[in-house]
Amino acid sequence: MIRILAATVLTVTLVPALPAQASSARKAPAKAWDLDGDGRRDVVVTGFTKEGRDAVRLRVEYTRTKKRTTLVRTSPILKKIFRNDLMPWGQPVSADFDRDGYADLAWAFGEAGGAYRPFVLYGGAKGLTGKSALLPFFDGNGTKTPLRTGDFNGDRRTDLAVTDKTSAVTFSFSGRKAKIRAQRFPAAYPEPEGFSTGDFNGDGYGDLIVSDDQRWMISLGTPKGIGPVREITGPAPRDLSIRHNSAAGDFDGDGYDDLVVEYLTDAGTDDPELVVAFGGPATPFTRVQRFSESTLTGAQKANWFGFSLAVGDVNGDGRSDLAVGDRTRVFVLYGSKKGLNLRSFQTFSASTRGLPHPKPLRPGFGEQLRLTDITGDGRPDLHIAYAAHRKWIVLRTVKRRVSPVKPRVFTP
Ligand SMILES: [Ca+2]
Ligand SMILES: [Ca+2]
Ligand SMILES: [Ca+2]
Ligand SMILES: [Ca+2]
Repeated sequence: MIRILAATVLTVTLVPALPAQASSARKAPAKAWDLDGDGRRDVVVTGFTKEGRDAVRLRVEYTRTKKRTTLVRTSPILKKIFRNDLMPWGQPVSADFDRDGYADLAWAFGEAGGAYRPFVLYGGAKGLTGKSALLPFFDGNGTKTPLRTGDFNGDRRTDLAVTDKTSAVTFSFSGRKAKIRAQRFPAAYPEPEGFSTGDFNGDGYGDLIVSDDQRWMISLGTPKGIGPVREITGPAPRDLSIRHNSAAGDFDGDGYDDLVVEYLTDAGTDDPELVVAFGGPATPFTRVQRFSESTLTGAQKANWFGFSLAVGDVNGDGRSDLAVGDRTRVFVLYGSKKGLNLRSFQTFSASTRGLPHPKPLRPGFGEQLRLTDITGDGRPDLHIAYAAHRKWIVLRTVKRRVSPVKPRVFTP
């Protein structure tokens, strides 16, 4: 039996972690990642300065001014947020949450036992301002699903979404206030592992997909925000179990977002598969596409295929393209009418001509990926984190392909 429980809704004024400054004049909302509101997305890279605890860094390079800001955990803003031994978890996401014309970052920090708490760092005319806000901790049982964004109530404003052990939670912002809407999972669930957002049924409202080891839950967006969470038949073939990774985009360009999920075979981590499940109006996810690294390359297997995923329309044909990392190389697969094109793709590794190839080469190339336009041509550029060598390598998109020529390299 599926119980439908009413949504929990509450509105809170975000608690500033630092005293508020005078608010700036009203501008149109900024694009995601455009922290200084000059119309160009800025480069945001994260990492550790050395092995161990102390020095988590968030570095921003502003595209137009080339000015760099580095926030280390010991800076007043982050110190306030990362109290004690709290460490940031995952990667930041960006949107102009308070709609003041400067994009903001949302990030989360983890606590012992796996809980997390999201926070917002606000942008301004000169980039990150130092203003920040902690988001209310919704439930003591936090989990480690990534932060996601979407427009779940169709008001054309970007909301933030998280999950905890019992609920899917969204934050809808109105200036520096946030309306929190939570929808309980229909049954006791172990920790959710997969979490993605997209408009899977194509009605203009963002939807959430949550998965644990075997089961799938969906919450469809409505004019009021996320609707009741219900179980669905997931895209999982029975012989596979989910690792943790998922992402969404419209890979076949039919107007319905599609889900890509990393699956392990029952045999273990050997040659994980990616399953693309296609969205649709009534019964999404009935059509799937499955492939592994060995499908792409022949005999070669890799244990970490799908460890990282990023989605963006690299070639500008209106279909989402997918970057997939296996911790030694990155594949760029292009969307097509039938789904991802598995015949014509690109690969990059530290041995690719033009890329930095430090010696000795350590694993972890592409542990984090992002597709965000930093050159201003409207095409996303491929950000590749290589944490073992403390680098983010940004490959530009040139002539509808990702180019290894003259990459930009950032050290967090
Ligand atoms: Ca803002
Ligand atoms: Ca929808
Ligand atoms: Ca689609
Ligand atoms: Ca494309």
